Amino acid sequence: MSTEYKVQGDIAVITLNNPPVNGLGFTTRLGLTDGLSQANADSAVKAIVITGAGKAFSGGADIKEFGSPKAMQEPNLLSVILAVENSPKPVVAAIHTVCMGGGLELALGCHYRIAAPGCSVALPEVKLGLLPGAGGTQRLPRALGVEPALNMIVSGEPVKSEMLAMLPGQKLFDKMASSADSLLAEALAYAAEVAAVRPLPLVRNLPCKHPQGDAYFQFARNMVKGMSKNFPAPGKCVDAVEAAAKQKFEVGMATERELFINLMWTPESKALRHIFMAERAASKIPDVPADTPQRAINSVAVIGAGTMGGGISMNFLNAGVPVTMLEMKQEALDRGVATIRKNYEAQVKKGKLKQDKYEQRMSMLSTTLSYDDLKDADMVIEAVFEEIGVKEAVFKELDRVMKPGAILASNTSTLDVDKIASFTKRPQDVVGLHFFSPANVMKLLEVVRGAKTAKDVMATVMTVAKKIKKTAVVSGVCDGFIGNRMIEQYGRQGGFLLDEGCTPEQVDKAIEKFGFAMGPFRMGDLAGNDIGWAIRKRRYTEKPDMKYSKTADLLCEKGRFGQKTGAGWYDYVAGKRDAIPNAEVVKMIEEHRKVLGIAPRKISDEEIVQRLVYSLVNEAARILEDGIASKASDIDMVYLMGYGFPIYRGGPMNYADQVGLFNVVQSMKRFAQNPLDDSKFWQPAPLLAKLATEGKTFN
Ligand code: T1G
Repeated sequence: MSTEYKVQGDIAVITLNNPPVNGLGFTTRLGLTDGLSQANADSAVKAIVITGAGKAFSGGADIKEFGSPKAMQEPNLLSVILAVENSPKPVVAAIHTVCMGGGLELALGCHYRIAAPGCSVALPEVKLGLLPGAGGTQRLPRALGVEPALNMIVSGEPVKSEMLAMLPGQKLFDKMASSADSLLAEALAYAAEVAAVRPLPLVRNLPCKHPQGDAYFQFARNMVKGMSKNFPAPGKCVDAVEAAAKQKFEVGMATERELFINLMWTPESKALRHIFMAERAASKIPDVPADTPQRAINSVAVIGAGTMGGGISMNFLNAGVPVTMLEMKQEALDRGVATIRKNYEAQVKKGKLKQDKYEQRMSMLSTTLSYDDLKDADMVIEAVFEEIGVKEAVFKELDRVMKPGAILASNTSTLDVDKIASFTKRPQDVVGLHFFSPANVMKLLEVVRGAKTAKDVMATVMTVAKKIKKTAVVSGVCDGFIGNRMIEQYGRQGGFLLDEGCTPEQVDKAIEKFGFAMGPFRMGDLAGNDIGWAIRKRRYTEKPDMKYSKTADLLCEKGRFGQKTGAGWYDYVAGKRDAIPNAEVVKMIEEHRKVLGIAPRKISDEEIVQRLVYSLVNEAARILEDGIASKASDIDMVYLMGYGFPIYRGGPMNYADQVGLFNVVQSMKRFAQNPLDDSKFWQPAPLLAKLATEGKTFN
């Protein structure tokens, strides 16, 4: 059942009960209207209370219904709210914990609202590329005032109920309950109190004006334009609220409806809704049941106090988990602790971290030079030099000292986690936790599942990831896991484009116009071109038939490793990050073309973008076929959270779906004709070819 109906005394109580957050799906909406009819038909009932079971009043429209006919199936949310407003008996909303989106819109349709303190109240639709589509843009300004309502609608951020109740002149809450526990009792009493009051108050009848009218909305539009590049929804939110302040209620409702429906079909909203579901789907591992028992992780050890070790340690300190950091030499430990301290002090200076919180976190950090001090830690994460011999020594020591049941994790970004596990007598406790630098900032965490990694270890690390606010994606064991395996193909295409006629700047500008924060060459200069150089040198022996442009090697042979050497593909002025094109580099590329006998050609931005993005898609399809990733949406999360893929395009797989896989394959066939490119690579992955032929999508 997704609603319950019960009469208590002479008050009918309709309880939303659609776990996990009482999403207003079709059956819940039907239960609401049935309950209203039942209450109004029962002469013993004098008033009605609507509330929510479990951990929410309501999290809004059921996102799982989006894009399906069910979302609009009558009674749709507009009809439900109309039925509430038209109820001849008063309807009181008793809200607690979470009251968001359609949930708040439902409450706004009620005649009265009583709230428990601590309830998160929001209209977060803008975060899904939408705007409130069931009267929120018309009723909230009437209940709260135009400015506070517009701020809530454009930001989508939750505000605590007690804060809103303090707004002067607000009509959102008629009463605040003393607590969530006493909410229902107080709501019943309040309903009895207002049962006979007529006329029934309606939010839609409240006045809605802004003293500065046009000037205010123009100001709001300018503010919103600055913060919402590539996203149409925030600007439309201003339009809808302006309609509330200038049009009659019904006309404003029609304006809202039109704006909402249009936004629903925008690629940006589809991308944001895809990301919302993908982020939550990533934490589900197909063969690891949600109720798999987990190991308690109350203390962590980190091996290595360098950039990665320090950043990893901060994640756990931030989550209140004590950390013991181990290094080989005291000065390395001191340097590591000093860096952590510096990072926190910078946050304190910016007002992002309170002094007492900073001191509390530092108090949970201890250091040691002896492995024996790690024996009681529940989990250890190794972040030492990326060389298999070093990993072997570390894991043999960890196997010797760590208590039974401790999780042994490696932060390796390229090495074989199964091989690392084989250095221990407990491969079932070994897992890869690939953090992205800077580890205390980047949200992505690739959880690399070894062949023998136990299921409870997987379940445990996924929970730990959520606790340290990381978006964890499970990867199988292969060279580069998911993201780095894909970016290698992306980088290869970048090199071929230079050989064929592009400058680094042209390639970067084209893909940055597509939406990446940085193109491949600015990214190389930031990360260090020597990292890719080392990988290519390995490839030249491991995979001699894999084709690479030699341009990047020529650059590295000149010591142009990027920002860290003040020069890479571009030049850099000390202390600045601006990438200044360098004529010598362009000349080096031109000369290299002559050596290869390549006559440069003009390459369009479209071809640049397609070759870079579709190289990700084709490699990703192979990653899915190899079972390295379990679902396409996981790959989108990797690329959105770790590699700067533009959010409003929803990730490489979502983008390919929106272009149409048939069209993607057609482009690949064209690229395969180019003798200077890698025609073998451009054979569409079988999975991609199959989906394209069948007219299907990845997601
Ligand atoms: N519908 C369906 N399921 C939802 C949901 C929703 N609105 N919100 C969350 N879930 C699921 C989520 O997928 C996950 O499922 C579980 O609940 C816990 O979520 C007309 C059209 C409510 C603050 O945008 O902000 O109303 O993974 O991990 O951290 O104007 O979820 O367990 O299977 O996030 O405690 C507007 C979005 C919809 C709210 C709870 N509402 N949700 O946070 O748990 S559009 C939203 C949230 C709308 C109308 C329009 C958060 C939360 P599973 P969680 P949490």
